[in-house]
Amino acid sequence: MEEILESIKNIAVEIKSAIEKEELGYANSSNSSGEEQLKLDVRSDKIIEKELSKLKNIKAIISEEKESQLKLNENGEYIICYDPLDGSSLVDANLAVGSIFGVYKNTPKGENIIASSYIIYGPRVEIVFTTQTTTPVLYRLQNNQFIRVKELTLNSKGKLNSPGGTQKDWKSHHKELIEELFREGYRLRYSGGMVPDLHHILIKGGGLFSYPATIKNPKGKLRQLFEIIPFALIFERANGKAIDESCNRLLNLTPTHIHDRSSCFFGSEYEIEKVKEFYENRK
Ligand code: P6P
Repeated sequence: MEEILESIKNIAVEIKSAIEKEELGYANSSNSSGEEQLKLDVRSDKIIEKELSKLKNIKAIISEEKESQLKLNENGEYIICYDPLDGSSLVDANLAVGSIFGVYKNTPKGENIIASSYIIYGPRVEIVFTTQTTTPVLYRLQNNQFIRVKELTLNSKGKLNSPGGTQKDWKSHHKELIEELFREGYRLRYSGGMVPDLHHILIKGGGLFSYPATIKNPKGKLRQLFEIIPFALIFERANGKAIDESCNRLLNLTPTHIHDRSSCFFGSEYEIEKVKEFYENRK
């Protein structure tokens, strides 16, 4: 795992540089989900592919920006699924964005994730890395070196409410859940970037991030392999919880296609119990 973390540190420095130096704009291409690609999406994907290709224990890599997996080493142990630059459209507004990695042993699915990590490109560049047996660790880039800052654990209850999705498309019970949290005094914290919004909750010690199934996105918007399952491991290892709209653990997800999506709720104990209160026996 150490060499994967070192590779992610190299990736962070290179993508930071690309964000600072490269022009923005569209790449005249679309990804496998039919979304128009920004030049930075394509550039970030190439940087990650180059760096991960140096690792001999990686069997294959699967990118949100590519239709199918890229085989690397026949005898490799791990498959890495990644979102090269999540929320890239926020760069032109100078908001924080991130890269997300899930390390899977054998077939990529919830129960096979053995490590996950994200890079956040904000006022500072930071990395959070966890395995399935450790507590997530925060690293910070200082003077071109990553220093280990601290372990991240969630309290049993937080103060932040980070509700994703277009509100007019929310189901009635989801709207009631979100409004209940605001009635209890939670503060709205939502940037539209999954990485900074979830990082915010982890750093502040608790809260709820939700991206429900909506009329426009009946299976939710966020992708299982590149976004949801990696963050589910991080939240559970930080003493939090991560469930879908059926109140099943997100780490039990088994995608049938590499680009499958899911509804998702990440948070502290108290907030996830609240989700269950409003979602159990409701469709
Ligand atoms: P909405 C960014 O496009 C993204 O994929 C995630 O980073 C983010 O959490 C979500 O979409 C935001 O979606 O519909 O709330 O703008």
